Amino acid sequence: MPSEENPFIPGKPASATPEFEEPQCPQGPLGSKPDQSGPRPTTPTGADSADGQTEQAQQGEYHTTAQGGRLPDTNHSLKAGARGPVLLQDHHLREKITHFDHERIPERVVHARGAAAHGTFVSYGTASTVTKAGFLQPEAETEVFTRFSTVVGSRGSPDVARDTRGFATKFYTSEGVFDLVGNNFPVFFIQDAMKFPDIVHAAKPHPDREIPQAQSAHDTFWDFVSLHTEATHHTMWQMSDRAIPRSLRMMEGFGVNTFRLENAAGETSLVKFHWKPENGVHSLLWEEAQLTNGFDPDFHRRDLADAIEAGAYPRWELGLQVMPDSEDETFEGIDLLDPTKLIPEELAPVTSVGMLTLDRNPENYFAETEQVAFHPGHLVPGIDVTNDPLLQGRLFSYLDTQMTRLGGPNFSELPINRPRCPVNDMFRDGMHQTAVHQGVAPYKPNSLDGGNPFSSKGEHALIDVPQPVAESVKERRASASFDDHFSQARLFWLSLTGIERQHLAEAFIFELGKCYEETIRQREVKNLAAIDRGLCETVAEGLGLDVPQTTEQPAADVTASPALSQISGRWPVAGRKVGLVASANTPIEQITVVRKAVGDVGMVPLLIAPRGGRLGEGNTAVAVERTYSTMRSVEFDAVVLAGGIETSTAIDVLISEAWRHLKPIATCDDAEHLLEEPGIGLDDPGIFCGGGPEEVTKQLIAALAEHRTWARAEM
Ligand code: HDD
Repeated sequence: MPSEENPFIPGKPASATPEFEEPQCPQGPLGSKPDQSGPRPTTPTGADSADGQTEQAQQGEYHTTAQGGRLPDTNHSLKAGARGPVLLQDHHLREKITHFDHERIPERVVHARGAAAHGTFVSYGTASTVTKAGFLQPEAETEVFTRFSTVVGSRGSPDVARDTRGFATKFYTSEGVFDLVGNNFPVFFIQDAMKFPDIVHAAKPHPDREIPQAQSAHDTFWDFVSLHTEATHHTMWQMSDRAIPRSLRMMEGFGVNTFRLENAAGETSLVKFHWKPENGVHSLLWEEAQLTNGFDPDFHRRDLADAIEAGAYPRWELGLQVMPDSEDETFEGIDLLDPTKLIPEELAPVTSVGMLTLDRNPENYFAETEQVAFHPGHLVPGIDVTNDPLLQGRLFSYLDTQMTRLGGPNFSELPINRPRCPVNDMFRDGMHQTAVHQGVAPYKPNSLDGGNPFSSKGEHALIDVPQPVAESVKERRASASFDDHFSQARLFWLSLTGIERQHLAEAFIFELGKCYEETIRQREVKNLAAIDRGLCETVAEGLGLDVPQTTEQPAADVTASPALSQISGRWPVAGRKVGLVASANTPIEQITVVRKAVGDVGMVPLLIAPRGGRLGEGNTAVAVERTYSTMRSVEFDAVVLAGGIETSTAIDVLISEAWRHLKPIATCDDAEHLLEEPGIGLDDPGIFCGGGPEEVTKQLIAALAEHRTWARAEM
C-alpha cells in the first residue's frame, strides 16, 4: 500500500490534514521577533508572577527545547519513514515525555485539597501594645498569600466534604516570613502531636479498599474519636454546620494554639489569633452539600476565584484574645496550653488588629498554591511559641514534610515561599539549589569573607523570649488539667440555637449510621451522654439504639458562649449568586431590571433558560448562562422566577430544593403558578410575590442578608 493512503478513510492521506493549522513563524535571525499576528498566550507567565522578581520561566515567542533550541514541530516523533519505528535519537520526544512523567509531586499528607489567593494585610496598629512585630505596628502594610484547604481528602476530592478547613496565611513581612497556620475551628482533635499520625490514619480512607474519600463517616474515624475522648470537643465542631461552609469567604479562622507575644518593653502576654470574615460565618445545609459535591466538586474553589475576579474581595479582620502571661498559663480556669479548649469571647474579647484583603488570584496553581510551604515556626520578633505539646510537635513536622513534598531543603527559594526581605542564611547547595552563592566562607566567625554575614542583636533580631522553664523530670504524661474532655463540648452545644443543634444531632446520626460496627456507635452515643442527655437520646433514637445507662453526668456549671452561634445578624451579600429563570416569552425589561438590581449590590445574576443562546433581540439581548440541564439549585443563594415560564420537572426540582434549603424565592408576573406544583404557599416565609420585578428582587436581596430564611425551618 502506498504510504500516503489512509487505510481507514478512502481518499484521505495516511496523515490526515489537521483541522487546526498552526500559524508558522517566519524564520528570523536569533533574537529577532517573529510575526505576531497568530494566537499568543494571553498572559506571559513565569516565576516573576508570584513575587515580582524578574526571573522568567517562559521567555521569547518561539517554542524551544529545555535547552533553548527552536523547535519546528512538536506533534510528530522522529521516525524512520512516516510509518516506520520511532528513532531513539529523538531528543525532543524523550525530553518532553520524561518531563511529563515527573510532573507530579506528592500531595500534602493532610490538607491536600486547597485553594489560595494573594492579598494585603493592613495593620490598625492596635496590637503594638502587646507585640513588637513590625507588621502589626501602625499603618504597616504587608503582602500575604492565604491557602484554604480541607484536611482529609486527597487533591482531587470534592470541596464541600464535612471536614475541618485549613486557613493558612503567609505574611511576607520586612522582618521575615510569618505564617499563621490555622483552621476554621478554634480547637483541635488531640492534645499532643504524638497522636497526630494516629488521628490522621483513622480519618483517612480505610487502608484496605481506600474508601471513603474525604469523609469522616466511617468506622476507623469514629473508633478513634470515641476512644480518645479528648477529641469530643473538636468532633462536636466537625458535626456542626461549621464543617460545611457556604464559602471559604464565609469562614472564621483560628490560630488554635496559644502564642506568646512580646512588646517593645519586653512584656509578654498569651494570645489566641482569630480571623473574622466581613461576610459573616455561613454554612451549607447537609443535603445541599451532598448535592453540591456531585454538581460542582470545585464549588469553594470556584466561588473564591469568581468573587475575586468580580471585585468582591473577601476580607477578614485579624483579632487577638489577649490573656495575662500567668505562671500557670491558664485563664479563668482554662488551660491555655490545651488545644482542645477555647476561651469564650465573653471572657476575653477579640480585639481587631488589622484587615486582610484577598484581591488577586494565583496565576499558576502548581507554582503558587501547590508549592507554598507553611510552617508555624516561621515567626517574627514579637511572636513566640508556647509549650502547648501540639504546637511543639508541629514545629518539627512542617519542615520535615516539605523534604518529601518539595524534594529537598531549598523550597524557601521557590518564588511563592521567598521572603521579601534580604536573606543571607549560609545554607549551601542541596537538591534544586537555584542560587549562585558568592563568597568562600559560609561559616561563622570567618575572616575570609570579611566576617559576613553579621549577627543581629538589634531591634529586629529573632531573640527567643527568655521564658523560664519549670524544673521537672522527664516523663510521658499530660498535665492533669488536660483530663477534662467534656465541659467545653457541652459549652459548644449550649451555645447553639435550636436549628444548629438539630443539624448537629442529624450529623451524628448520619455519620454513625454509616459505621458498620455497632460497638463503635454505642460507644460514641455513650460519650454524648456526658455532653447532654437530650443530644444523646436524639442520636440514640435516630440510630435505633437504647439510650445508654450511664452514671456519666454532663458538667453542671457550664455557661454558654453566644458568640459561637452563627445564626444572627445581617451580612453583606456581595458575591452571592442569584438564579434568574426566564424564557423566550419573558419580557426583556424584566430580565434587565432584575439583573441590574442584583448587580447593583455586587451579587452575581445567572440567567437560566430552557436552552442556550440569547434572550431578547438586538442590543438588549442577554446571554443565557445556565440551561435547564446545566443548572442545579445548589449553585444559587436565591432564585427569581420571571414571567412567561412553563412548568417543567427541572423547574419543580429547582424550586423545591431552593424552598427546602431555606433560600429566598421571588416571582414576577404570572410566575406564581410555578409554586403550585411543588406545594409552596405564597405566604410562606421568604417567598416574595405580587410586586414588580424590582420590588420583589429588592425584598429577596434584603432577605439574603440573613443568609437563609430561618423561619421556614420552623414550618
Ligand atoms: Fe497541620 C498542614 C493546620 C496540627 C502536621 N496544617 C497543615 C495546613 C494547615 C494546618 C492549615 C495546610 C497548610 C497549607 O495550606 O499548606 N495543623 C493545623 C492546625 C493544627 C495542626 C490548626 C492544630 C492546631 N499539623 C498539626 C500537627 C501536625 C501537623 C499536630 C504534626 C505533628 N500539618 C502537618 C503537616 C502538613 C500540615 C504534615 C501537611 C502539609 C504541610 O504540613 O505542609 O506537616
